[in-house]
Amino acid sequence: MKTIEGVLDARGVRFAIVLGRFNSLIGERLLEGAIDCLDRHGADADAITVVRVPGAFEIPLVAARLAAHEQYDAVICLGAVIRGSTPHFEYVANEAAKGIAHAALNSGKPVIFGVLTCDTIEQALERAGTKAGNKGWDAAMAAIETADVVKKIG
Ligand code: INI
Repeated sequence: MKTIEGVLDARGVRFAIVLGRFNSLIGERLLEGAIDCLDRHGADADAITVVRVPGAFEIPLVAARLAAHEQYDAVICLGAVIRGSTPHFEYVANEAAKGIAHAALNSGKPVIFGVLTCDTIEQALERAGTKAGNKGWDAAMAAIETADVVKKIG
């Protein structure tokens, strides 16, 4: 039996992070978590590029462009979509999820879904460095691991 698994070593891996500015109180905490994770797993600061966009709806386009670029091995998408009193949330969250998945499949590179989709600000805060951890950190871990899997598969 042959098993392929990614190792959690970010040395030599080039990352782009796309961050939606909307709900920036949450997003900036996710970004801190992601950068901390990359740093602690050996990524070089020069190998991390952060790109800010207005909101989660804009993430897929920019993530797709970055993923198509030879300069990056993995793209980490971060943001927070929080339900309001209208159906707007559904449109933004669905397009972000679908678009990020497309960017990954079209590029053949990891494009990681680190966008929170929450009913309340409290739920988002819990996932941005308080009692439910930091989903930015988790997204960065997924990027490190998947980048290595993709490299090994070739
Ligand atoms: N963008 C978010 O990232 N999170 C949200 O919660 C949100 N809500 O609820 O409106 C949101 N809207 C903006 C959207 O992403 C676009 O920036 C905007 O529609 C312009 O295209």
